[in-house]
Amino acid sequence: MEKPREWLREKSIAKKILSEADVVFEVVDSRIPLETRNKVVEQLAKERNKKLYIIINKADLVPPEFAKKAKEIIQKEYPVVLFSAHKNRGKKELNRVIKELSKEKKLIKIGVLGYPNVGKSSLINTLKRKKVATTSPKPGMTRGEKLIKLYKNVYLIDTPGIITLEFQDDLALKGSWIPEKLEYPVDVALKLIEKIQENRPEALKEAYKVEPEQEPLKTLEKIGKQLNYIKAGGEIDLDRTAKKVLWDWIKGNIKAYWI
Ligand SMILES: Nc1nc2c(ncn2[C@@H]2O[C@H](COP(=O)(O)OP(=O)(O)OP(=O)(O)O)[C@@H](O)[C@H]2O)c(=O)[nH]1
Ligand SMILES: [Mg+2]
Repeated sequence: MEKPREWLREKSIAKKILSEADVVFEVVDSRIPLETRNKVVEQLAKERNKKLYIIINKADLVPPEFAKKAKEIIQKEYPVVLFSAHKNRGKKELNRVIKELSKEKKLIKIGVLGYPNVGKSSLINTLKRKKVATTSPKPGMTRGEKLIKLYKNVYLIDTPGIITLEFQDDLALKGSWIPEKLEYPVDVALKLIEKIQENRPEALKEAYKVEPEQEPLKTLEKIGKQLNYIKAGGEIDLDRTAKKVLWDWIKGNIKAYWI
């Protein structure tokens, strides 16, 4: 289990950024746009009266109708921009938002916050049109905060993912936790497979060329067999298969999504 001390550290980072920033861009993953909404970030922004925008990133991983539906739901609470750091989508719209915001004050600082791996650093690089922030499929890439000058009077703050008060298993399902650091990766992979089977079973077929079984465990076994992840005794290596599935989820190789 994650240590409470770590939770507190993350929360103090969030608090610090929320004090420094004039505006918050909360980045979420378009595949699981509601699950990746960070309650701590939203609560702190509310408490401090900071304007918050939700940026639905990785929009290239979901069909446009799904992205639109997610936008409509979230828009009831916060202004939303659909974005893809990889495909340069939504950049014009976000720049318009930034322009408007920058009229309000001489100098504005925008805190870019969210769970690990949602694409905070990638979004900053896309806006800046240059690789100024380090990115990686590995959740937890960005460590400290980093101030990036976007325009003369606009600064972006890149931040580490905020994971306050959550269990590793839940974080892994959000693609925000390194599978190797899980105690029971098989349990988490089974939960993920169950979710995928409920929402878009074809995604497993597309990714692994296997027909999902009703039982997630059977599906995981089939995937392991298909990948030829076999242990010395001839048994399927479920642990290795589970980690592979979780990595594929993190990397966007499994095209499933849900509200
Ligand atoms: N398909 C797709 N992948 C993306 C997009 N934006 C980011 N990624 C990928 O998501 C992974 C994480 O991106 P980062 O920008 O490092 O995410 P982050 O939120 O800064 O992550 P931490 O610093 O670990 O909290 C990388 O593998 C990126 O290439 C996007 O728009 N589409
Ligand atoms: Mg980062």
